[in-house]
Amino acid sequence: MSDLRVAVLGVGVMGADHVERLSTRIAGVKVAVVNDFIEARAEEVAAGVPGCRVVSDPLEAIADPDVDAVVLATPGPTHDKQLLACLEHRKPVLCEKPLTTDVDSALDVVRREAELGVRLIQVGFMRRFDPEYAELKTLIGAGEFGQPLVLHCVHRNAAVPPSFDSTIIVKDSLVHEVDVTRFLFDEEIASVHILRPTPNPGAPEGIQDPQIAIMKTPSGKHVDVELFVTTGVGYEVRTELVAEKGTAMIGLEVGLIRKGVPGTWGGAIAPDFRVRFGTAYDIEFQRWVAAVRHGIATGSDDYTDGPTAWDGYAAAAVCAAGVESLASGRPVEVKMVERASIKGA
Ligand code: ISE
Repeated sequence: MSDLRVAVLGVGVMGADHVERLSTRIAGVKVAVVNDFIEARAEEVAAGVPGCRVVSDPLEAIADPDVDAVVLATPGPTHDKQLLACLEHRKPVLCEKPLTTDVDSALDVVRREAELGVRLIQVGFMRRFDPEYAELKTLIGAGEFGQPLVLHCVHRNAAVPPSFDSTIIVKDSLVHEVDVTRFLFDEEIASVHILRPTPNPGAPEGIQDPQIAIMKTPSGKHVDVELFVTTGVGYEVRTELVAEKGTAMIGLEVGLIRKGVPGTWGGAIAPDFRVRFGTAYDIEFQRWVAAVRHGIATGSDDYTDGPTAWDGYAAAAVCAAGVESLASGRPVEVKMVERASIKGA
């Protein structure tokens, strides 16, 4: 079977990391085309990958007959148009979150894909492929702990780009716990309430950081998340499950512990998500490549963990409620259409 020929659109920090992953660690695939709105950046990345060429127009890259599948790591506001082009040309696409930047366009993408009758979109919620999250999911599924009741989560970044504002913390950071909650509890999220503690004096002026998000599911499960993206320390993502018959925690990062002079002990903290979730990204990409090569639709019964366009829409709906709550200081109900109202979603 020949290698899958992939176009990677957007080769900034994440896209370049994916190009490196696809061309060095993932089997059965080659990066045939790269594209970036900074052409020189695309040239630079392509130069490091044998046989890879630059296509300057993202829509042409998608339509290119020598491209079998697409990875979107472009800025969120461009996803909408690019996803619809992937659907038009029937190209499987792994789209970094967000699916799109607003709820209506996300729903439109869900509907357009459903009309085709084939699942072509996978959203890049990589935590589903992290071995620790997968283990937690298995633990819940096995029933040994009885009913899951509560999740306590911590999501800390050492620093974020200068473009970050308070709402981006919801849409870019909290969105991961939104997906994790839906993944682990197998339920939608009914409401979100964002609390605003005293801001970190070290955070850029005007940014509400930290934030505490409280989410509830329709069955009454509770999720709290501390979001703190300017700690200056390192990347920390922890999740603790509280269930009827036990508790379980992941993300402690207890790797090597060193004891040394003068009377110190400790280990290392991952600097960012590329390190902490490197294995998850590798598993995510290897499974996606294998599924596409074998004609298995992402989101089908043979490929249950792949986050679908619906998952991207649900995340957008929860984050929109989160942004509203951030402004009002009140709990906000999540508004979503019924999944059953869209045949094939
Ligand atoms: C970033 O976009 C990510 O996806 C990271 O996983 C998250 O921790 C970070 O806060 C986001 O900015």
